[in-house]
Amino acid sequence: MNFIVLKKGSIIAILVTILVITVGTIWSLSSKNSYPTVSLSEKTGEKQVIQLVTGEFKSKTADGKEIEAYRWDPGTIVVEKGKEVELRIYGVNGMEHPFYIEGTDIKGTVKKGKETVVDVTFSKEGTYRLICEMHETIENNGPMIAYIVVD
Ligand SMILES: [Cu+2]
Repeated sequence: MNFIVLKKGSIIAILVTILVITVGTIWSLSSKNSYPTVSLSEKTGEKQVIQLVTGEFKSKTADGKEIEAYRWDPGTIVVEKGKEVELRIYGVNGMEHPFYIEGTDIKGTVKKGKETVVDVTFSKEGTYRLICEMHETIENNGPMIAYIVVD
């Protein structure tokens, strides 16, 4: 008798387990499908505003040598092809950063405590580099290069 009772119990346990797995799978699949996608710009048709700052990493090596690197932050931005983009770059670290965007005629300078505003529209997909001429390489306290991904 005990044996039969146990068996009934385990059948119920198995059925409950299968039910839980099925419901869980359906729930996770349906919630994955309804996962919201976000856009950087709030309204279509308006220009996309992206804010950056100039930053600095500083450290000391084991032998006491001071090393530093200036950076654009964020280091990678994504913009839409054919859409008007406004880059607002605020100078925090470093006195000034003369820059250009590779593959465009855009040039400018970011100064400490000031915001430099650049309007740009990329008509071709690809990855463009925002390069600080003063801090382009490790030897010159860089690489101060940001990547603009146009998609
Ligand atoms: Cu720089």
